[in-house]
Amino acid sequence: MKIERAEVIVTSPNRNFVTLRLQTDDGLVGLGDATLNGRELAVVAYLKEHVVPLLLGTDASRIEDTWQFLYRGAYWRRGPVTMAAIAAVDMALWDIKGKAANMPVYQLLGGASRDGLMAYGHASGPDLPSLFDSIREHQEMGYRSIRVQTGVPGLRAIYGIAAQSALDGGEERYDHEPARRGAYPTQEDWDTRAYLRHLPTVFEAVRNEFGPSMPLLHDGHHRMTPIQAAKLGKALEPYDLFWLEDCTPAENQEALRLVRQHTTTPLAIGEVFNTIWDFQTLITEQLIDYVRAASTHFGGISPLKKVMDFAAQYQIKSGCHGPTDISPVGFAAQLHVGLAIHNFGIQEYMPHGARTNATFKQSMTFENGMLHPGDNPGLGVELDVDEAGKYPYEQAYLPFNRLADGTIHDW
Ligand code: EZ4
Ligand code: CO
Repeated sequence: MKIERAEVIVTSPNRNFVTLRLQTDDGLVGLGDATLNGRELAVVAYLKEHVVPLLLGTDASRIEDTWQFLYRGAYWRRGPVTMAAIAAVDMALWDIKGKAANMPVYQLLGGASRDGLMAYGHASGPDLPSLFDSIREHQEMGYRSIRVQTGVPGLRAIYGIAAQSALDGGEERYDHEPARRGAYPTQEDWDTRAYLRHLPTVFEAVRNEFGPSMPLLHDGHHRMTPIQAAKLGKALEPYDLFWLEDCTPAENQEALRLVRQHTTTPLAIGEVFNTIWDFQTLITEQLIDYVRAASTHFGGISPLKKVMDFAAQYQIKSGCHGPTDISPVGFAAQLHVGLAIHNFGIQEYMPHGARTNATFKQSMTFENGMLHPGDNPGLGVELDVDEAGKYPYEQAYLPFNRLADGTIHDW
């Protein structure tokens, strides 16, 4: 079972996706996701120039060995570009192995540990009435767990609020390509003190309207200092959050010690992490409750399974990053892991657009708030290459923000 063909396919049906398509000499096809939002073409070059030539003619059955060869053999370790490229190879080889075994990948990982995966969706609104409408719309779609993001009085536009993106000339769904097509990223606003004053009042209103039981989540997008994050976690305790995500910039793992000392609000971190080492202190000191790693940005299925097995020893669960800039291939990869591991927590799920779903045919299902990867052999995703060819790459960037005095701020 040798790798005979390797193609890197770039398509932009609703937003940009980079897909590695491997084919073996016995005709099996494997897909891997290498999408790195806003820096897509760097991964394309990494794959085309430095990975594809090394793969041709090698044994497609050797997943772990290929991973170690690409990681250790390059000498230059870690980093989002490298790890997205390695992720695509790893996923494609798992896809091929599943097809060779005639089994869905989750069976190869040990089989199902549950019937389905609880998903959460993104509700948002610039004010309370529109936020409540958005929560109800998500409930009608079947979601039972909801991420709540809200506008802050005095700030014109902040990331994660759909209606504000629309006002700004973007699309209604902020995540659906854009944040936004164009040659330069959009500038948004930030003021942490205004946010810290406002957010607890929003969660109080949401609990009053929707009751105590619905799991509610919130994403801080790395915007706070440790002491600010501690203050917010404490202020949100009465509203019983499922988690507070990315409360501080994730590079500094030690910062979470301070946050942890002050609040019992559960913490989730790691959507921008690339390797298990980024979680080492967080896991061994039990400074977080949920691992946010995405298969696509973490080197694939193999390392995602390893970090979750490591986290399990510390009662830390999964909460894989699942925005629309993870392609249906990368999303399926983490559904297979989530179904198989014992310490699954929750799965972020933002539905892809219609053109994306027509380009990537998926066996995945979403019913009554629960996801399942399906039982097709491999990952359960087929790429329609003709459809993909209709949508060439379009430059698009995530937004950035500045404080009132012009200083660039984390978002
Ligand atoms: O900013 O997917 O939890 N979800 C998020 C996302 C990320 C984007 C980055 O590409 O934080 O909206
Ligand atoms: Co996030």
